[in-house]
Amino acid sequence: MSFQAKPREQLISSQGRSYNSPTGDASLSGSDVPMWIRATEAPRLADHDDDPSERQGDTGLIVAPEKPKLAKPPLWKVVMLNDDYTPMEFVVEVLQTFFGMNGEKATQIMLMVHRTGKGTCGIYPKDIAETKCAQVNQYAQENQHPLVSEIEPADDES
Ligand code: TYC
Repeated sequence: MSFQAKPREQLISSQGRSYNSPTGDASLSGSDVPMWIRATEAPRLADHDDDPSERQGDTGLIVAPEKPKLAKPPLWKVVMLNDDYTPMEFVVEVLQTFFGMNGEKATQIMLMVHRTGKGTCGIYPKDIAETKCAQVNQYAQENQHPLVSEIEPADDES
């Protein structure tokens, strides 16, 4: 018995979106196979699926990967630099405003920057790190303080 799919049966892409097959054409195989994978709850293709004697040459089934593998975006630190003039209270305010810290955490980070010269405010995908860094620097300028932040690549495991 040859493999026949019912027209317009439910298919899902590897991204998990749900589609109707535009053509209902299930005769594709090998490199012709589009990005569709069969929904697990959809009925099997044919009655003989469980009969090994009839599976010969049945290459129509596309096996869905267990889970799509998505690479994690590289992460970047927003690092705040110490200076001699920015008031401590202003630095605490910045840390609370742009990095969502409570007063205690913000004070702890501010003191760390004050004592060691620099400190990490947060770790984000690059575009978010850039935005936060720019917000901090702009807000400091608007308030005539020399406070500066910069971004640097985060270690892999952080
Ligand atoms: N060193 C500053 C002072 O003594 C305080 C300060 C802390 C400034 C952290 C910048 O990133 C900074 N007023």
